Amino acid sequence: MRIDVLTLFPDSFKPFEESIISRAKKKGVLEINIINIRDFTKDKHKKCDDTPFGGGAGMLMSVQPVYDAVKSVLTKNSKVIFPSPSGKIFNHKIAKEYAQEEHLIFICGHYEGIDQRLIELFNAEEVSIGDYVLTGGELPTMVIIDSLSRFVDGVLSEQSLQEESFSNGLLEYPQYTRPQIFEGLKVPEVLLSGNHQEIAKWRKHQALEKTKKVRPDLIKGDKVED
Ligand code: 6GU
Repeated sequence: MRIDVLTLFPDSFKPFEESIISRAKKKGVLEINIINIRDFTKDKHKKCDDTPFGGGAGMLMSVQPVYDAVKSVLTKNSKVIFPSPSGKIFNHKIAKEYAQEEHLIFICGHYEGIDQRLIELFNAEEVSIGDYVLTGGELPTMVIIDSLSRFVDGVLSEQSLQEESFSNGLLEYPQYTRPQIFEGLKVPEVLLSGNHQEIAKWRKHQALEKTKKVRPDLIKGDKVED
């Protein structure tokens, strides 16, 4: 899969040089290009923001550099994503869908956002990472790419995908490692029993109890997964 990220702040993607994403890049299953929108401006002062028609506070990103930046990478198989607090809420299911795409283009918004016609021209999907406002689209873009990359074939092992939170619509069961007693707290006996059937039963029960307690919405039919 190929991902192109269009941003006015390419340095904010430095974290991608580490961790899971860099491993995926090395394995050759994921190619991520960070592209500076400012490189596309035709303004002599390299200006990339402009005032909104109709007035109001703040600035919008200039249309021309964003348009030309998208055009420079767009193919007939590209899906364009515009992370924005006005979008639909991103989740596990959308991450899986994005991971099946051949080419994703992310437009990182800044200032008050982008001209509506850019969204229409590129059929951009607006997606939000939660009900709060961030100062730009870079962090949401990183969150979305990190999350979808885990579903790109070859990035993670099958088992770690199957066992994690949300893969069965529930939160994850509690986990323990050595020592068996730490600060007076014991590892649950069943996990030391070697009885895999009992362990699976216990984990399922714990996952269900935890989900009921902290995310009852996941059980009441507002499912995260189909
Ligand atoms: Cl995608 N962008 C911004 N700026 N703020 C957000 C968001 C996105 N999702 C939640 N808050």
